Amino acid sequence: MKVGIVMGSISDWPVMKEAETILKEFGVEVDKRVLSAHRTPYELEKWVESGPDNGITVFIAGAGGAAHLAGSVAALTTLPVIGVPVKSRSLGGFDSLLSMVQMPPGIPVATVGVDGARNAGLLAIEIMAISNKELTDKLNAFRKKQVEKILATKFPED
Ligand code: RP5
Repeated sequence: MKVGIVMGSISDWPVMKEAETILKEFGVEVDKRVLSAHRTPYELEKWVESGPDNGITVFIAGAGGAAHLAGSVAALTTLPVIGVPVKSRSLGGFDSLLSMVQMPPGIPVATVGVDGARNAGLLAIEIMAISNKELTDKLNAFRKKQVEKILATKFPED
């Protein structure tokens, strides 16, 4: 089981590495690429289509601006695709968000929040955990730790 992480530019990496970090924490293997829907469409197609043979079960696609990367990936596969709208220089990521979340019916992209790569990683883990008891156990332990952390919160004045 492997997650394919693709981003339109290396400038997306500071955001997208959050997905890799959480996936590695859960022991999930990652195949990461910089491939663009408009600059390298043929190479993108080749990589997505070879995904199942390379063990990929979920894709995460991050891009900014007219962010058609996630939709392009989803058009080429029936594996689940999670989109990460990356904050753009001109419109702050609102453009990226709408480009991803407003996919026309028929080709879904599960879009997380702007720069939400960590949640994209967690969602990929939840999808894979459906058929993987070890991952389910790890998710339960992860959630338990979050609960403990919140309940142990101290105010700075106390
Ligand atoms: C998109 O354009 C990329 O995903 C990136 O978020 C944005 C800007 O790309 P660069 O100009 O930094 O290469 O294709």
